[in-house]
Amino acid sequence: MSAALDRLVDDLQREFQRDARAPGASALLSSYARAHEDWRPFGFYDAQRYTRHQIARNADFELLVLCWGIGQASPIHNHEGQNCWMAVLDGEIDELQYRWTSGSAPVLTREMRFPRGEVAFIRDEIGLHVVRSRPGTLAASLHVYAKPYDACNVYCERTGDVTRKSLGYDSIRGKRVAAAAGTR
Ligand code: CSS
Ligand code: FE2
Repeated sequence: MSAALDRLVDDLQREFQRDARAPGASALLSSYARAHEDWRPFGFYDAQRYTRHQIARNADFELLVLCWGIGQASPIHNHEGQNCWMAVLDGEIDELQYRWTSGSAPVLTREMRFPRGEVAFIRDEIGLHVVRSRPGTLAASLHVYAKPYDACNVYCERTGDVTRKSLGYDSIRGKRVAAAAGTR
């Protein structure tokens, strides 16, 4: 049963139809993250890397649960010109923002820590970022990407060199995805 999570998907869909910029998305995500636990059956951890669980995807947006194990972090990455909201479901999430210009290493500009129920927002004009659980702890987060995308840029911390990274899933609507099916 995931009544609250299903309601969140419907509410987000209505919000994106009302206004493509979805100014109400942050409040919807925060209310859900503060009060509900029915995302838990969708999220599981992996010893090797953070995991990605698709909850819903349509033409307007994608909703994902991400599970961050101890010491697990994203690389420095962009968001493909799209909006990214991230609400903390469990534990605490650290976000490190970077500025990058072609040919040089990314420069750390901001470090933030978000507790459960808080919502971070980023898009490429704001910067690049690294997301991770607070060191020594587990965390889970709820992400909205609008519009959805399947690959992003990854930036070498030392040189700033750019590579492409495919964004696979560990599960889709609670169904485990075979490891071979994803490129992560
Ligand atoms: N963009 C990363 C998570 S940090 S927003 C991902 O979707 O895997
Ligand atoms: Fe991100």
